[in-house]
Amino acid sequence: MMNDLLLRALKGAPVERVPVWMMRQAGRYLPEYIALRNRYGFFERCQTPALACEITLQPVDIIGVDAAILFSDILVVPQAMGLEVQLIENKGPVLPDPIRNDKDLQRITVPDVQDRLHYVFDAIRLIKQELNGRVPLIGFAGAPWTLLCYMVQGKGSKTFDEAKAFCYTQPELAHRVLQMITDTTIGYLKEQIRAGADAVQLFDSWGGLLGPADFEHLSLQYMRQIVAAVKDEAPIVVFAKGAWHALGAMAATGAQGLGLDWCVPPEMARQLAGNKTTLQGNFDPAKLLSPIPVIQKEVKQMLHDFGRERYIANLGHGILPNVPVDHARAFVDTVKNYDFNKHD
Ligand code: 1CP
Repeated sequence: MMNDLLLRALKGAPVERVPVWMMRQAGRYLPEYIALRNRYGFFERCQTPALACEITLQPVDIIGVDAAILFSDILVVPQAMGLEVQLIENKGPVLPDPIRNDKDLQRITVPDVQDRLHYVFDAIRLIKQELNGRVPLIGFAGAPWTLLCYMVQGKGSKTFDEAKAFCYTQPELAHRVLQMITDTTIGYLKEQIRAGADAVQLFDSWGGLLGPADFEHLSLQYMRQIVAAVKDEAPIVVFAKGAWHALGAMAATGAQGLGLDWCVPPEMARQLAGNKTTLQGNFDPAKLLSPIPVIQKEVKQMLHDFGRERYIANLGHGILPNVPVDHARAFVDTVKNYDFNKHD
C-alpha cells in the first residue's frame, strides 16, 4: 500500500500527517458522477462492478482523498433480505411494503450474502485491482437500528416515528428484526473484507433519534455483536450520528475508530472515548458552503483541537450535493498541508 495513513491512524501507529476522506464522497456533488447518474439507474450503478468502480475512484482521482469508499448503499441489505427498495430521484429511498406486524416478518430472511450480494464483492475485487495500492478501500454497512428505521417506516423521515412506535409497541418483533439484520450484516462485512476491503464503517445515521437507554437496547447491543465479529479481521469505524452520550460505551466495543458529528467538541469526544480509539470527523458539512478562506481557517482549528495522533479528518456527516468541487478540494488540501509544529 503506497498511502496507508488511514490504516496506521486506525491502529494508533505514528503518521506524518492526518489522513482525510469525506463521508458520501462517492457520488452526490461531482459533475463526473452526475453524468453517470443521468445515464444509469441507481441500483444499476450499484450492481454493475465497472460503474461502482468508476464512481468509487472518482474522489481519489479528482479530489485526492486518502481513502476510497465503496459506491453502494446501506439499503442493499434490506433488499437482499427480501424487501423491495426503490430509489426515487430527488425524493430518496422508498420501501413500498414495509414491516409492520408478525406476518410481514415472513417476507424477510437472513440471506446467503454470496448469492444475493455477490455484485458488491465483485465490485470490491475490481476496485482493489484498479486502486493498485494507491489508498485503502473502505467497505460499509448500515447499523441494524438505522436499517430497521427504513424497513419499518418505508421511507426517509425526520423522526422515524413509525419505526419507533413499532419498537415500543412490538418489542419482541423489533428485536427479531434487529437480530436478523445483525446476522446478515456480520456475514456481509466479513465477505467485504475477504473480497479486499481494508477497513469497514458502520453507519448508524439515526442513532441520535434514540434516548440513551433505547440506544443501548435498540442499537448498541447489536453493533457490539457486529464489532466483536469483525474487528479482528479488519479495522471497523462506528459512526452513530447524534449518539455522543454513548462514545465511552462505543469505544468499549473495541472498534478501532469512532465517527463524530459536528455537535460534539473534540476535547469532549476524546475525554468520553478514551485514548485507545481513533476519532474521525467532524466538520459541519454545510460549512463547506462557506468562502474558501473560512473553510481553511476552521479546518486548521479542527486539526489543532483533535491533534495528530489517533485522528482521521472527515466531515461530521455526508457531503451535501450542492458543495462546489473546489470547496471540497480546499477541505482536503488544508488537512494535507497542515503543519502541527507551526500552529498556523
Ligand atoms: O442517484 C443518487 O445519486 C442517489 C443518491 C444516493 C447515493 C449517491 C443514495 C440514495 N445512496 C448513495 C450512495 C451511498 N449511500 C454511499 C456510497 C458512497 C458515498 O456516497 O460515499 C453510502 C456510504 C451511502 C450510505 C447511506 N445511504 C446512508 C448512511 C450515511 C448517511 O449519509 O447518513 C443512508 C442513511 C443511506 C440511505 C439513503 N440512500 C440514498 C439516500 C438519498 C439516502 C438518505 C435518505 C434519507 O435521508 O433518509
